[in-house]
Amino acid sequence: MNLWWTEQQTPGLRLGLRCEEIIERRRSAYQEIAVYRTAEYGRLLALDDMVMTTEADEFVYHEMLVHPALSTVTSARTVLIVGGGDGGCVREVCRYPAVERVVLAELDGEVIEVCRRHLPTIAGSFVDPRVEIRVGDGVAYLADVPAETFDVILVDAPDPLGPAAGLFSEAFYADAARVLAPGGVLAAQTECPFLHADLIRRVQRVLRAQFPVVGLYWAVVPTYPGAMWTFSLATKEHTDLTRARRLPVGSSRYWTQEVQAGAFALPTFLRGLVEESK
Ligand code: SPD
Repeated sequence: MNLWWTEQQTPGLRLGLRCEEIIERRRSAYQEIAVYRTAEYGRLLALDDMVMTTEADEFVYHEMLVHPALSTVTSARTVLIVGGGDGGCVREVCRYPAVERVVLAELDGEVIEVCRRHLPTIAGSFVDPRVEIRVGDGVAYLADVPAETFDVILVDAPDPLGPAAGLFSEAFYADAARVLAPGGVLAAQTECPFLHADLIRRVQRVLRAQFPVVGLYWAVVPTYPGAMWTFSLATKEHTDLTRARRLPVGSSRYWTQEVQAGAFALPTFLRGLVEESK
């Protein structure tokens, strides 16, 4: 098969991947969901023709969204993941034996089904008895959660378009701050600084209005637009975000305590973005 799958990442930027098989392509109530087998990156999940994850580079993104937050809270028991229907964040959170409850609030239940069927290395932890799946709008779910319910909130949002735009809003982060327990930590994916500098500035500013400690860190995710990817971390307590605890069980492929410390070392232009957000 000589099919080239492309993502129009911005009006002036495309990602092209040679695709060896269309494993599944269907339309849900919200979007087109597709899984392809690509020549370079293994299986790829696309929503509305945008890469959500691939077997080859997912570990960078999921480990870096989850472990800096989980390794900062002394003993997280309750974790909320907003978005993340592929299950990659669930898998990483389930590595922590102290975690008793993991709630996944995902808009589209068909994404979960498709990933369970075709991406078992990513979606394999949905069977963990600690995991509760809530299918529906994450913003609405959060608005109904009682105060101080979760020790950790992870925002595994798609790109800030359409229904996902609410996951980058001021109201959403205000609710997240209300729902986090004292000492709680929030981590959110905040896109690429080359393509979404305004979004990074805005989220950093909004978080700083709600949390006493806010940081920005980064990693490289080759299939995401611009490849250099940022994450924003916010906590209710004065904590050194660069000091991580060890992974309690198993091993990681990307994240280490040293990588976490290094990820907060910002190149000058990224430090500038953070400064401009103040
Ligand atoms: N452009 C890709 C941004 C996607 C971020 N979230 C992806 C979900 C992976 N669990």
